[in-house]
Amino acid sequence: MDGINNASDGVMLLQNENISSLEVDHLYHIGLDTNSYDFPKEFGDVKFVCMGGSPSRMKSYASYIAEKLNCPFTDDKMPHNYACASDRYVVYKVGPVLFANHGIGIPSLSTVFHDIAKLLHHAGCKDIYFFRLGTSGGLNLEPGTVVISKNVLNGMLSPTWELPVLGKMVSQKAVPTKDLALYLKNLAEKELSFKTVLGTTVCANDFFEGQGRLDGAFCSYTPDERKDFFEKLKELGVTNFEMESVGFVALCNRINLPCAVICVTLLDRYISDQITSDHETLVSWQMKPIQLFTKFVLNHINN
Ligand code: R2B
Ligand code: URA
Repeated sequence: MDGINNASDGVMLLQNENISSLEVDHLYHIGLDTNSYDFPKEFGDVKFVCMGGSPSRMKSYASYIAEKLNCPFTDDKMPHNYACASDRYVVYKVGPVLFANHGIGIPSLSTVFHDIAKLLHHAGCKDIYFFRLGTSGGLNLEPGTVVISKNVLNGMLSPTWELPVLGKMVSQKAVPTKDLALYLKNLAEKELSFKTVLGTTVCANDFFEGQGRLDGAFCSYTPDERKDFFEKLKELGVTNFEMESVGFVALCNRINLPCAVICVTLLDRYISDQITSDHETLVSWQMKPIQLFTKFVLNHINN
């Protein structure tokens, strides 16, 4: 099953012989290819990959960390989008941090993840950490709380990513790096003033029925059935819903690299299904995960 692994010196290896026999590798979804780009020169120093759903959030994250790391941009003080030849995704680089957006849902995430993993391989990158920074719906948490996932479950409440491959269902384990999650929680407690919790995240394949909402265009269950499901989630210690963690973590497990999922909650699903906070509040909450990530990067660089 394993497609990508690390050499003993930490360099990312692709164990897909089909790739080594390609004369040129076209990373179509990020608009780069190994012929026209010097990957080791441009990306060889990447140590941290930060992914999140929206392209504009990745841009503000890149600008935020550029200031904290004191890495000014050369292009009119704006981050350069390396993926500008594609309109699907964005890729920014700030010092050792590579940012890429992944869109909504696992199919969108896994598509760009393959290209990013190949980029890192072609660049000869070593000892990389992967982070997903995102938004989520909280369960019994004050909106604006930051959840660091210690477990991720799929919509069937299993810690696996199920992917049909060649007509057969392939199940891949999805386990966030435990030490990293604990380290981040500790770091947040010491250095940040907002509330963070370690939690169990359910990764749904849909925002509405897949997350037990009553306000979608369709609803195939009763409010009582939804209540029973939420009771079950409570017993399992579920803290939040989002839509990519299981695929993200399973892919990181497969390349054998440390990974963390940090999501801010935008609402409490016990109180409402709709996200009603004003734009400014939502934007300020969405900056919380990058604050924790930045502390992690700074600590890492300085140690
Ligand atoms: C959180 O928010 C998005 C849906 O609004 C989705 O990408 C996710 O995981
Ligand atoms: N993202 C989700 O997937 N669910 C929510 O409720 C909020 C953000």
